[in-house]
Amino acid sequence: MLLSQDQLAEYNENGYIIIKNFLTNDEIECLLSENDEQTHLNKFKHSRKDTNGKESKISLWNHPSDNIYGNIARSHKLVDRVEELLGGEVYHWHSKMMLKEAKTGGAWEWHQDYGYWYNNGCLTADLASCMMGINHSTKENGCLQVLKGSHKIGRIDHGEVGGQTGANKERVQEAEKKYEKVYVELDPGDALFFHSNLLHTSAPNESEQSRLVLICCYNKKDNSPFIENSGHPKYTPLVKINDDEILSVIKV
Ligand SMILES: O=C(O)CCC(=O)C(=O)O
Repeated sequence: MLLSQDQLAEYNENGYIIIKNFLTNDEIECLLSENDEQTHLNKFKHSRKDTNGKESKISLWNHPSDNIYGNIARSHKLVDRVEELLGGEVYHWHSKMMLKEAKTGGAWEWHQDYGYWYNNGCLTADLASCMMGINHSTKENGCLQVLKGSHKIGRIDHGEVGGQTGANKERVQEAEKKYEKVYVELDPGDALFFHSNLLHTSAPNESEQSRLVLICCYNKKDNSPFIENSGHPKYTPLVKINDDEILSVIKV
């Protein structure tokens, strides 16, 4: 087991855990240096507008490749922990780089990931995500905010909010009265593992510093979508790699 009993209990109680220095400095450096056409850093094809029309940029892919992004997504240190949290075999659901540019990066409305993954045909909320800081994620540049313990609410109805899918506002207001709001500030390399029903949001980036995170998401093998062509992969075995192979992409 990579996670302690205390960490498992914390995840079950709060809906998330944070692991400091989860990625090494070399891994972060490699992610940042991979900025040619083959990588995801400069492929921010999607963007989502918040209610004020400000945009957050996303680069998203369903299957991990043999590059640094894929190697991290397939690494034992990441996948084994998610399997411990979800209690069984998982597969890659998607990974994404999320960029909030300095001054202009937009907000993410309150939502649960299972709020919309439900519509991809997953019967249960047995999915989890790992958000890794690539640069500093701070209150100023729009770090993630979570309602601690809110995963216990279960799935809330979601609908259109601006250009995004957001959780029912009345439910969020009630949840905000009951659950503590936590600003999840991350240093480069820190990782936040979180439950797919945890309510989360993030503010626009009004600072001079961009905010860049990598999020890898996993679904449990026995929760593969029951509908065809849902936009996310059905169960596809994940070939894990050893942690010391993550940097094997570096050409010498
Ligand atoms: O990047 C962010 O601040 C929010 C990301 C998010 O909420 C998500 O990917 O579900």
